[in-house]
Amino acid sequence: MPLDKYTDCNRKKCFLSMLFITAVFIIAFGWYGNKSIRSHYESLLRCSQKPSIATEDISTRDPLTVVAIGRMLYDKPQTFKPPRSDVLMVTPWLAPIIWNGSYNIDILNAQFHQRNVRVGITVFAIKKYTVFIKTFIETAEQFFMVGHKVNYYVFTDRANEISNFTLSEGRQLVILDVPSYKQWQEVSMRRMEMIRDYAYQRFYKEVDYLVCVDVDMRFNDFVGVEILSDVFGTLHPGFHNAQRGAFTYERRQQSTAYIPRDEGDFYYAGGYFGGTVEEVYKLTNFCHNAMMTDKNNSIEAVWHDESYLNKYFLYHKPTKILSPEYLWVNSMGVPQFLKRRRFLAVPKNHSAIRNKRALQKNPGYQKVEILKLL
Ligand code: 5GW
Ligand code: MN
Repeated sequence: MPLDKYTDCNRKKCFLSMLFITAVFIIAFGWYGNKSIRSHYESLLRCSQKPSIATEDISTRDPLTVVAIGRMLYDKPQTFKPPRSDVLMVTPWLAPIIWNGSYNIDILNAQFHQRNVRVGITVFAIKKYTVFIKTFIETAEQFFMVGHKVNYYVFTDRANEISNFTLSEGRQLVILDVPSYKQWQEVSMRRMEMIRDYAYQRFYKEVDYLVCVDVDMRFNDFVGVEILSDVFGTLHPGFHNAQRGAFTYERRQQSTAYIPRDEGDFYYAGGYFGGTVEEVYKLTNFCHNAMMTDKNNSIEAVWHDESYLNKYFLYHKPTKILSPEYLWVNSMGVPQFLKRRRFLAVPKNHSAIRNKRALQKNPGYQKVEILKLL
């Protein structure tokens, strides 16, 4: 092959191989370039989904979103194994009825401690009823809302008869001076007005929940945050299984407490209700106003404040209901369903503790009172 030809040929070969190499480079760079851009975006995406913890400034985080998660060890709830099958545990409006065995107090305590809940308990000790205060407070120290913040609000006309108590940490006694009414019915009924007024002026600043109870009682077992809810009532021990028609609701249509015989869920006890301060304000305000309307019409409901409370709960359903474990009278024995007796009536000598003149005026009174205790 002549050299020039060879050179010619070489030039052609050289040109073709240069073209090939360039093409290879172009393809290779194009592919690599495309890949590197894509992976750059991918890494950006990964960053936006999962920011690195090291670069996050914790001090600017909203404290409400910081949740300390501890371990909570307890038996798992069983979908087909209700803890109690012998009692009603929920109302048709989905309010729980509180029975022993139906809740885990450790879970509830953790929830209420997280919220740093403060509880006020109101009792009235008017005239001779101051004798009940000592047992009431001493047993409450042992059993009521143990480990939580508690204010005892004692409404009395005899502050000098209330002795000093040593209370556990986070608990205090507040004595509220109130007038005493002559008529015993009024002593009981005016509780609604006084709770309402103090809820409005004072309680809302000091506590989250109010528990309003009779004073002629003693705690006999634990009563804790399981009872707390927006607004709660308690089954009257004497009527926990009674028929509608047997409930001692007010049956006279002239009274604002009137309930027709074909209405009603439960018969609630006048001596144990509560809820948030706002809900207790609404409840006591309703009951007091209804009583005043009746008073102007010269009528008083058959079971006084209890009748108005039952009227309120019929049309403003409680969000929780306490079983008779929370209000019991030993004279009724200890039935099988009653696993705890947490709050018991202290037997009282009616004629000695109450206004004797009221008894003399109304000879049928004592009989009625025995019925009332049932
Ligand atoms: C006095 C006479 C007859 C009825 C009640 C009273 C009375 C009630 C009283 O003289 N002083 C008083 O402080 N009370 C308050 O009302 C107590 O806190 C008492 O627990 C509550 C309801 O009255 P009780 O407990 O006699 O009603 P029952 O239905 O529990 O017997
Ligand atoms: Mn009582």
